Amino acid sequence: MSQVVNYVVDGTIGVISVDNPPVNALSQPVRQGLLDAISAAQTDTSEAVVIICEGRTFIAGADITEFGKPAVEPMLDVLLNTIEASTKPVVAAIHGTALGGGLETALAAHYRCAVASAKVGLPEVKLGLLPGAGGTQRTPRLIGVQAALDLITSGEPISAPQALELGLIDKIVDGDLTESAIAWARHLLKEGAGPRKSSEQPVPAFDTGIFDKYRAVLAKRARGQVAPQNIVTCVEAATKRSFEEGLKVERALFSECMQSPQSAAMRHLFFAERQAAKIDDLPKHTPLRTIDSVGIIGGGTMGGGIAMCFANAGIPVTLIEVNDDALERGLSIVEKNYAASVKRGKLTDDRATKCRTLITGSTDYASLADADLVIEAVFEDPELKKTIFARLDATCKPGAILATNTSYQDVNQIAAATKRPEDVIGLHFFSPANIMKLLEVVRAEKTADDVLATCMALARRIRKVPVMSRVCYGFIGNRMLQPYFREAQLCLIEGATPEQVDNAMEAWGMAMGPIRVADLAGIDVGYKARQALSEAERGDPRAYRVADVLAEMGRLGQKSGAGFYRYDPETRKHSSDPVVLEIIEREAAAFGIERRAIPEDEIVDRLVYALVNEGMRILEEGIAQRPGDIDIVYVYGYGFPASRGGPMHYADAVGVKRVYERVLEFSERFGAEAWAPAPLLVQLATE
Ligand code: T1G
Repeated sequence: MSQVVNYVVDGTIGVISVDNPPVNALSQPVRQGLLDAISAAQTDTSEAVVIICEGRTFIAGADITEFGKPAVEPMLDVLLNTIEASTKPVVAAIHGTALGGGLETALAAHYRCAVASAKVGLPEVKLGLLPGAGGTQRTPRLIGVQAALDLITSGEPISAPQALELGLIDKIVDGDLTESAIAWARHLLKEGAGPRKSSEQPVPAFDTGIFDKYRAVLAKRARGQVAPQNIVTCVEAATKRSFEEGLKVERALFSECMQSPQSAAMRHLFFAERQAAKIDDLPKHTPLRTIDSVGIIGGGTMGGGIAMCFANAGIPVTLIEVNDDALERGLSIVEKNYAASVKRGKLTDDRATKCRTLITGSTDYASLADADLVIEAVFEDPELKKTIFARLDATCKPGAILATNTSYQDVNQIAAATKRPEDVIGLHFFSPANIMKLLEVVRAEKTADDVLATCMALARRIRKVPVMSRVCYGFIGNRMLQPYFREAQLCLIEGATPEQVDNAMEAWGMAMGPIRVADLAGIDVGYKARQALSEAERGDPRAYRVADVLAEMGRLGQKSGAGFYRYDPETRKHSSDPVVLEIIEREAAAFGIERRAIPEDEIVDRLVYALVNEGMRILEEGIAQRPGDIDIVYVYGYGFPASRGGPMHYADAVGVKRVYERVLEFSERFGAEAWAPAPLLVQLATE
């Protein structure tokens, strides 16, 4: 047999085992090996076949690294139809994660068993794809239309017990999986069980209106995305056509997805996320420090959310506040957040209680003396942060990591407030910290390699996606956000309304338009930050004048019930407010600006290319290691559409030359100070 697939006949049972680390992806050699093995089984002495995998998981899908390259036989659907057509019963034995083509392989088998800890799922939609090897046709036949639509359009894996309840698997086995699977196969033979084709199962009864319902829901939830809509069409075909005809629909729509720029963008992000976890200049086996206890300074919204991240990962946390009242408030925020997670079904009551008890409060720094990591999460006052770090320096044990959650301050200066700058690092969480996946890990000049490596690994332990940034004002995300917001404000004063700017960006794919984001974050946050800057550092006054007027009027955004929009106190729904338009027109007149209608594509290009141009500077300066890191920051931290792959991938998709020409045009129209093309953009476009 091949290097990656082994086949032995154990008495009456043929055992096919796949061994293609790290995740047994269905590469060409694996497909060939499986085909050879299942073909051999048809004519040898075996009476039944077990398919199992070595290593940490069952097949985790097609080999994504083969996508976009010429397809090589055998094709997956041909292989799976061969497995299903086996004259001898085939049992799939699942451990780890049976995902995508891996689950489709198991569905082509006649029987499925799994260890209780296994997970199964069809995550293709997260790659802008759909299950392309029979998954959209076999799944509804096994678990019904609604469950199939939920599983495939969410892309979320389910546990083995849930899969058993749905009928996606037949049995949960204990003990050694290989032995249990072989024993079960023998039992099936003894029971006279033969091949049982999922493709021949009738689709259980369903509500005929379900497809239109899902199309409408997905049009909102996955605005502009092709794959989710195609999935609904495939599952609908499973209810209206023969299995073979349904497979044809699936194949055609799969290929449409595979060719789409959306899938190219989402596949880019799959690898960019894994790449982002790697630090190029860090020795491979840099030792990690032990993190078994954490302290957090500041029990505000961020502090409370950060505490939950560690408690949810089973790490005890001590929350420090200045006095008992503040501590009480901090702990009650945590309490409320857990109650909300239980209410939303994200956590069971039991689990929430277990996590909650891992968070204790104190007003005494001495309680942090033995903490392995301390994270400062107080408001953005540089002097206060330095005072806190000096105190931590005097309190914490040698080897403790001292981190700041600042969103833009100079971590080198904060580190300089201690005698151990090598133990200082930035850990920039995003609000709400217990929900947002992104973690900017800020490497200061003196941050030790093991401190950096420890924090990159720790991020995955608390289920965050880490991206390393060097020190600059605002690091990667917030630094790029400045020119993005600048253009949003300039579009307002030059002629657009808040709705026009937000609708243009949301129609393009942003989760939320920039004006609504400003209201959500709080107009006072930007206002206070500007007060700390000199006139020159504040930049073009036309880009913040309106925001300053609103802040001085006490219109701080959602938190005060009004900002650029008005907010319904009950529903928090936003609505336009003519008062704001009057302010914009008045300030425009004061600047002598003749307002004009701004086309949607100009709004989009100005905001997105402002991100790209600043991203280029960040790469030139080495603040970010690679373009993919910037893409991960924007997709996981700033609501940039995954189906566009992040700002840097988008620039490549549009064509860097086109971006350059548009930036040059903006530089002529709106001034070189704001729009001077980054040298890297010039180089890439001209070369
Ligand atoms: N193909 C190729 N490489 C893969 C891979 C795959 N399917 N899955 C993982 N890798 C690599 C990954 O890049 C990394 O490499 C290493 O394995 C470890 O991964 C026809 C079309 C399985 C849950 O979408 O979700 O089937 O960085 O760091 O955190 O219908 O990997 O070390 O060089 O993520 O333990 C559908 C994708 C494909 C599942 C493990 N399947 N994988 O997570 O490890 S489309 C998926 C995952 C498909 C069919 C369709 C996760 C994991 P490197 P890792 P992990």
